[in-house]
Amino acid sequence: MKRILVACMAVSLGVCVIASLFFVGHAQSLPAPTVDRVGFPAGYQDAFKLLYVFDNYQNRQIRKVYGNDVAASVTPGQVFNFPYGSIVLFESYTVKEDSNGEPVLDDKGRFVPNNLTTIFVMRKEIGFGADYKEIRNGEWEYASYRPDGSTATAPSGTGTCALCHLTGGGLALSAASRNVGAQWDYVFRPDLYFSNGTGAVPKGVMQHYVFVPAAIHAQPGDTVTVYNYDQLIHRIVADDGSFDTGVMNPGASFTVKAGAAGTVISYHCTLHSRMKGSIVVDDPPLVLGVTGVTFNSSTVRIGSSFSAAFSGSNLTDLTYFDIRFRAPGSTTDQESQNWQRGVSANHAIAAGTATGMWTITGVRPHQQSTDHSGNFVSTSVTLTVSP
Ligand code: HEC
Ligand SMILES: [Cu+2]
Repeated sequence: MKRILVACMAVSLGVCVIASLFFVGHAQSLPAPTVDRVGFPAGYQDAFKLLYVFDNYQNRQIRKVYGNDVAASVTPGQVFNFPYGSIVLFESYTVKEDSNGEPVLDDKGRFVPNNLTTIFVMRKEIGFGADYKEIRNGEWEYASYRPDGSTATAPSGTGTCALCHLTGGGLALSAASRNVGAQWDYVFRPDLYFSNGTGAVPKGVMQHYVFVPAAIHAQPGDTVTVYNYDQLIHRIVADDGSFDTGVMNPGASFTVKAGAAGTVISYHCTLHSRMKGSIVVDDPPLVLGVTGVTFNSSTVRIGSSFSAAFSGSNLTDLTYFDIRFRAPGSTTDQESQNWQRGVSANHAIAAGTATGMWTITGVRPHQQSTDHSGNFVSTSVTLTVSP
């Protein structure tokens, strides 16, 4: 195996990925223990320490990470080398999503839990992990359980856990990824624990002594979380003195509540004079509404034209209208995107148009030409096309 990795390193990283040893599809063939030496840690909610709560945007999950006393005793200098007897687990919750599949945020900017589905556990003991063979990462073994304590991932299926932790989050082993896991004692995000970062999805970060982005756009009432992703401390103070984060270690975050539309909250770092940033509270997006559709005539001949007018709220000459309609005699809806721009326009009836009664069954106004994500407002307006 070493030889494959070295050889591909010499060629290029792209080749390494292709030549990597294990892929998700081969999960069954990954080496793993056959006996559960991890064990469901009954009563962990009381006995273990809650280390941090992490909102995982990728998986639409909340992860509540707990450690037993041994694991929770690690100090920042020791993070990459947990003591024997350490048990780290996370509870995985599904989250509430909006109609676009985006996680719903509570008033602190955090994901909202739905159901506790699985408890993922890793445990470090002397000699643990040997059965993972070439994908072993230190002396950890893995298992996952359902909330009632029954097994979700049997030991023989935990090769994927070992492999992904070894590579630092990927399911293919390459010369580059192998080294990621090796430095971390295969447990991630100790920064959140040691620095009390909130675990919320960041709206901005501090990196290389810069706020990225320099101006964070927010909606009225949003909670904005900014992390220190630098390797050094910062201390952020509002220009108007309304907040002072104190010393922020790497991994720490600060949180600002966005006020009314039009507010700009400016801040700077007291340790690094060039670090300046702001939160700009934007107007809420206009809610477009259609309440009526009218045609200048209810019958129109092929070769002539008619005009259509939409009424409702916040509609302008720049608004696009998608329509949903039924052709004469049809019982199914069809859609025409950007059928009209502006509240009123003329439409010609081309030769070959089916004659009979056309029905507009819905209208969807939108401000961006390519955004067809809104819902149709139901209508029932007819236009008869005559020969
Ligand atoms: C696709 C990659 C991947 C797989 C597969 C995977 N993990 Fe993880 N695991 C991670 C990452 C990455 C983290 C760190 C949390 C984060 O940053 O998202 C993590 C964190 C953890 C943690 C919490 C430690 C911490 O400090 O956050 C435990 C416990 C854990 N995993 C157990 C397991 C178990 C048990 C399995 C198999 C049943 C497993 N993992 C499978 C990537 C993976
Ligand atoms: Cu600074």
